Amino acid sequence: MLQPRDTPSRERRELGGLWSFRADLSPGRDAGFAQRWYRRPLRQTGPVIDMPVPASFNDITQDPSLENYIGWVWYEKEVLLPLRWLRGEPAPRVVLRFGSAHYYSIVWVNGVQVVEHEGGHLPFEADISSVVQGSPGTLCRITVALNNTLTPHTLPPGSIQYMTDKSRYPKNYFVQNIRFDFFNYAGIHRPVVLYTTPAAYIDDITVTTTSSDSVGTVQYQVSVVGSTANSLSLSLRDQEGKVVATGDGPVGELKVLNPNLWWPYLMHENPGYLYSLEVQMQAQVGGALLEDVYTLPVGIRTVHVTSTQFLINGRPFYFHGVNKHEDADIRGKGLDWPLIVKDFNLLRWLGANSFRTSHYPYAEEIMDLCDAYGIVVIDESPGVGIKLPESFGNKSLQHHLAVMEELVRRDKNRPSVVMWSVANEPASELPPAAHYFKTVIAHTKALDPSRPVTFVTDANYALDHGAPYVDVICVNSYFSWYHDPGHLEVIPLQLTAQFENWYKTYQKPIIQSEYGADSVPGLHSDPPMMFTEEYQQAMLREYHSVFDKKRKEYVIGELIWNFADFMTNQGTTRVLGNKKGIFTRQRQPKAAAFVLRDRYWKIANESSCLPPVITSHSLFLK
Ligand code: BDP
Repeated sequence: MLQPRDTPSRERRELGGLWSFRADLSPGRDAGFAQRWYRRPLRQTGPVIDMPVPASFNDITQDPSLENYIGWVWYEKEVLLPLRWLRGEPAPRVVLRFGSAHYYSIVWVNGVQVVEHEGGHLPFEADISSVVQGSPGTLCRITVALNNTLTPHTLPPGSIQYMTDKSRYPKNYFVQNIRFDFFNYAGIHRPVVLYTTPAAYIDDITVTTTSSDSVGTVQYQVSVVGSTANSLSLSLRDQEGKVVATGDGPVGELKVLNPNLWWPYLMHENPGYLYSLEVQMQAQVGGALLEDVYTLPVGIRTVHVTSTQFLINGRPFYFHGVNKHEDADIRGKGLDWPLIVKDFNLLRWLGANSFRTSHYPYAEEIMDLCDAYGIVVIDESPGVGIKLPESFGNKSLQHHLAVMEELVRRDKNRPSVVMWSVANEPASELPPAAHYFKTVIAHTKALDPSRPVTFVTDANYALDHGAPYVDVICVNSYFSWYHDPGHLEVIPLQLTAQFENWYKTYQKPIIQSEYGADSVPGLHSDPPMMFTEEYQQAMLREYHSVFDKKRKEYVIGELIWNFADFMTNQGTTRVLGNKKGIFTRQRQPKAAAFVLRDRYWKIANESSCLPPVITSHSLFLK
């Protein structure tokens, strides 16, 4: 499924703004029936209110029952379609696409069900041509039923617990238990788009790239739907618009002499170099000549893993970056351009060259900017909180495989994506984790042989049943926080042992994929105490001194937990959410941000690939 783009043969309209919204907020509503996505929603209930799209619905109103709502909600919008979409000669194909909607969606157009989709972080679409072209007018009514209930077999998993003690809870009372640490925001989170293609069209493109001896190679595969008698021609243009290679047919190779390689930010003075691959299709369908054009950004780069290094274009790459969340005031997980651009500016200010999409795939709009700015991505699936034994069974496994297919299909062509992460902190010490991760990782490698695969562990190195199958060990630890709270002095010993144990066992390179401490901005103490800005700084420095020793050996990266404070469920250890951000939720720096900034720029300037002195001012505005 290609990302909708404006091309000469396609039109695209975003259906943002306000949608009508309903949720059944009545106390004591039938939890047993209406809440489960695997049963059908019966009817639209509740008052109609305005709901912005994209946005999470939770924080939009003043109603706490909508904030914590679990069950079916309804979105509806009417749009007028241009006549040429309906009665064109020949009529185009009309597609309705959702960037993401959390968690389970059923979509109708003019009352006809057109698509059903499970999963909250990946796109889905439906060809609605026959519905809209068969309808009498140009009005198109889009209705979406959405359910955010999680089960032990969803990704992420969760479970509904019914509180049946009538002396303590009202009738039908239930809660949703989750084993991940972020708020389960729900709604239509990413853009809804209507777009057209010709009736015969370019359905998918796969590119992989290699380079050697001043020649870059782009291997491509193009699939066309709607015609078997078609011709394809391809041209690759550089950033000046000059054609540097051409090809034809559905499979082939383009050779580029002296290519501008795609380099990560801070590894080269011109990071994120993208060529444009223009694919043109011509097909004869029913006497008409149909033409389709699609343009794909392509970065030429290679990725290799050795027992001690992560190589991009043959050079050692050190991940100095962050973990993020899609999370902000009011809009929750809804896509928000000002926030996205601000975050990229902060990443570059910080001197961060990478992030992990903890703990689910991020919006395509974010991934586009990673490709363009050279920000390296570890692309993580929503496999977070896989803790219950039943979440390792065949039903969960099959769904996880399907999610990996959707994720690889969406992001396979992105140069910024250098590794897949199939999960975060599963209960990988449980014996069924061996078969589970062996299967998920093998499947991901079969889908994409060009990238390494990992999952992020917090299990003991000697007990982890999934680690034998990963290419890179990604380990999370919270020494002096969740373990030995307040004892910064234990970090050097414990962190050194952590690295040595993992390396001795697996001889694979290691990324510290999380480490961190909460700090409440404005809280101070010297000597440092937990939750103050000074403690967060001191914890960072202790970790960094060990990283500096081990990165000379086999440690290939450090990703702070977290880039910014983010919302979680309420609980006794969360003060308005998780406060391990080095920026506040409003994106203001805490003291720790300056420690990290000094460090990341120092590491960047150590690299021989850079001009002698690079400052944040000269680079972060590209
Ligand atoms: C880690 C989890 C992350 C949490 C973090 C924390 O991977 O999702 O937010 O702990 O507790 O174990 O801050």
